[in-house]
Amino acid sequence: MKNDCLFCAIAAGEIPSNKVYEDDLCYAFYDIAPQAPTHFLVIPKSHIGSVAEVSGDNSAVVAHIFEVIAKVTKELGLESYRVVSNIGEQAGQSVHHLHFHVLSGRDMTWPPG
Ligand code: IU
Repeated sequence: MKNDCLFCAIAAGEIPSNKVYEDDLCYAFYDIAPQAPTHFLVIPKSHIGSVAEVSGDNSAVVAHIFEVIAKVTKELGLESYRVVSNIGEQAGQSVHHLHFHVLSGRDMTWPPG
């Protein structure tokens, strides 16, 4: 856990959130500013700053997160959804703890804005 990391604190239960799913490796919770009828985030419990910090040493948790996304979206009955991770300021990353947005429930455009 990294000091002063909001998502580390959410994953540890120190800051309340609207939980979707949790296991030993990851935590999922509804976004406080939803951009779609369903919008939740899936994060590793261990601190990784973004996709840019994924390597052979920590990539197993990323594979696990995608398994969790497949499982949780099925449980929620979501047949079509978008998974997004923003890396760096220009791409819109505002929280520097790896997170995958899962958005569903409305028509989406491509390319994203
Ligand atoms: P971004 O891709 O780093 O910008 O995504 C961060 C997301 O975290 C963004 O959608 C916020 O609404 C969301 N969020 C949250 O759910 N709870 C919080 O306490 C904070 C941000 I700060």
